Amino acid sequence: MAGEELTLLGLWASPFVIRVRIAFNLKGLTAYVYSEESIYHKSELLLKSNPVLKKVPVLLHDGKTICESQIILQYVDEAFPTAAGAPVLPSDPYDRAIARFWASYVDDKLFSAWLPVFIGKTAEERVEAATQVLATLDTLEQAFEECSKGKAFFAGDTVGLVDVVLGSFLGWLYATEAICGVKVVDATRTPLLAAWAERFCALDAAKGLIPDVERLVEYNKARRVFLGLPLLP
Ligand SMILES: N[C@@H](CCC(=O)N[C@@H](CS)C(=O)NCC(=O)O)C(=O)O
Repeated sequence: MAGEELTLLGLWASPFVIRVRIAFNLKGLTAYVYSEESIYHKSELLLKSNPVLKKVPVLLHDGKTICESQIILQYVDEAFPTAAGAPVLPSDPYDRAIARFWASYVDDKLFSAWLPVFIGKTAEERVEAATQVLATLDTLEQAFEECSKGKAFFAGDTVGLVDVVLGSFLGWLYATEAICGVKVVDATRTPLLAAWAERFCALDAAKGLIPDVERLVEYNKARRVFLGLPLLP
């Protein structure tokens, strides 16, 4: 890390950005520049660095550009193998494959199912999306049981890829109840995940990075106005 330049282009509300910042904290990579982007007026640096997707997060490392949050997480493990903190990915190839599978599941299934909670055109659409989210969380409850083997995190005693990828999304999952009335992190339905979520939010590495529900609800309203979507009760 000494002498190396690390800049992260981000957005405070983005789970994809939050996961990278939590991973940096876990790895002890704290000497980086964080540059907050505006989703409404993207910087020249963002447009130039990620011309294909024009999305955050973007990591700039000594003039090299790395896009896509899960790729960034894996890159920092490989680029900083001697960082003070533990690697995000396990060393065993099979364990790594399993962790990648569930991390992909979070983005492909859970996030896709949840997106209409944010941008749904009707209240019914939002509630239906939250119901789909519950189904993906049922699956993740089983995954947690199998992966954690009775320990605190998906990765066991320490925090790993799946913890970081799912944990970065917790602010929005908690906010779902305030947005559309459906509680998705529910200790009666998915007790293991609900307890894991509390443990994850209490981690030093996550402190100050998982936004408050009120702030996310306001952000969602502002985005909906910007996108021309109705503000629903
Ligand atoms: N698959 C991407 C998703 C990144 C993403 O969707 N970022 C959003 C913020 S949450 C963004 O930059 N959106 C800008 C836009 O859509 O114009 C990743 O994992 O990094």
